[in-house]
Amino acid sequence: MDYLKNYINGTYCEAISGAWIDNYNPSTGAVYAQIPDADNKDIDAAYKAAQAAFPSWSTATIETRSRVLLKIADLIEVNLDSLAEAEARDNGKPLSLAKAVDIPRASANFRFFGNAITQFASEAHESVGLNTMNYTLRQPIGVVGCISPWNLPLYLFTWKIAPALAAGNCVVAKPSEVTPMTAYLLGEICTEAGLPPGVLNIVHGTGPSAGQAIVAHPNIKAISFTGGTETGAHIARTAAPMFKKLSLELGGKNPNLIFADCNYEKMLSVTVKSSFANQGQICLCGSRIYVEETIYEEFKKDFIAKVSALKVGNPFDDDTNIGALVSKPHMEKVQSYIKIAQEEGGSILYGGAPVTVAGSENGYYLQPTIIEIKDNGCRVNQEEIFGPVVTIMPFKTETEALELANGVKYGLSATLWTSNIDRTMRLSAQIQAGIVWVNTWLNRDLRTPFGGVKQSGVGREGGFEALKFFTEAKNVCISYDADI
Ligand code: TXE
Repeated sequence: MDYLKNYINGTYCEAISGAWIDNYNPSTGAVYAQIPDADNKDIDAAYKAAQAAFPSWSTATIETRSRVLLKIADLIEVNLDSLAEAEARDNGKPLSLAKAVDIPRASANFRFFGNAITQFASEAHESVGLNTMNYTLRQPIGVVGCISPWNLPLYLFTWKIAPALAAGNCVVAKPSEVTPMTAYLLGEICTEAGLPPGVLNIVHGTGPSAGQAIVAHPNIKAISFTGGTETGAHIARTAAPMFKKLSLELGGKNPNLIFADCNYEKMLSVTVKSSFANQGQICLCGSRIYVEETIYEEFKKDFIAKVSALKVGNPFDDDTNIGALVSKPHMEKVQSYIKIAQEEGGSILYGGAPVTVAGSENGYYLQPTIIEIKDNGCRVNQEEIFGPVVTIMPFKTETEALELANGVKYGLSATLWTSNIDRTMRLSAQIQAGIVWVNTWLNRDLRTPFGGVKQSGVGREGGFEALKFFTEAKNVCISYDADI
């Protein structure tokens, strides 16, 4: 049994209360580790360490901060295999995916922001004729809170921490209690990279206890959160009266609009990925598939054929395409939606059932599931399922496709498959989403803004947007005497 610890002031420690939480391996259903059940006392200890470290970290040279971040990036790469194994065990995702995507991206996050901070600049505005010069001073905020979810554990944890640290803040961070392992391992890497004690504090525990304590802490001045929309709303309610800066990356129910004039083969193979990568547990997955009527039947047949070839299996098997869902409650939630779909009159075209994997009979495995729907407003098409479940439906015209795409409360991303440039331009402008991918999916350049509209969140991260979020802009206005 592994016993994970909080990483506070550069050292590992248990929760002050001495309480622990079980940590499950979703591919076997067995408890394999214990994590500290931190509460507001631990958060306050983490805050105090961060506050003490702030004067020196916030005034360290850009080169110093950059060097430490780049070193962390290097060490994540050096430890790629062991981190990927830890991620696969903790989350249930295929090891091959953790190796190819999650851990390389965690390293890339540190490398990107370690470099970006050396290029981050602020504006100057000369009030011509008034002998006045303004410049914008971008200062670190102080101690900030980063709270991340379980679907892309180290990937999203570092996506928040790296820009916060690069900008000169000190951080109190909490990974999801469902997938704490790689965040725990990151502490050691940070120490080895020479990150000064207290600059980053990693605390483990539940959302209502440790997470809430971060959000409610009066001196933690900004919160970057990725997770469910309901949790985001709760966080906003807590933080708003204290006027904290908030960046909320929440749920999605992303449309895939497939037009007959697209590159069919490319569309087909990318759509399989955008539907089921990471067991469908990515906020950017294209969970609503709309297909132009003229190719609908052909698409249905080919899509089912490709999806039925995916192998659901143990995350550690090389040929596994779909691993285990992250937890028992989550598996139950996803299954409940499959039942709802049937009650609502949806047709299960493929999947819908749990899978028993030999040697891992108690793991949380589910078939990739395709549901044909008739009504855009049905619950399975409106609510975030966040599992290996997609809906499909035909459309006749571009206008109808746009209406269907925008007919949900979410607005994170959308994917458009067409070779018509006019249509691309029209729809990209009118689709209500923070990201529109055209003839591609999950194609991320870290310099671009990332975030959603409607109930998918507020604020943008990525590139200089993240560095702006993690700094306060101060206008310095200088009147000078023009006469010598
Ligand atoms: O997420 P939560 P859950 C969606 C997805 C999923 C649903 C619920 O639909 O089924 O959300 O998942 C911390 N104050 N997404 O319940 O609760 C929590 O400890 C402060 C979409 O697992 O939002 C964890 O670290 N923090 C999504 C983090 O919030 C709190 C990714 C996310 O957990 C808190 C995950 C509180 N009061 C789920 N309550 C995405 N956008 O990628 C919880 N937390």
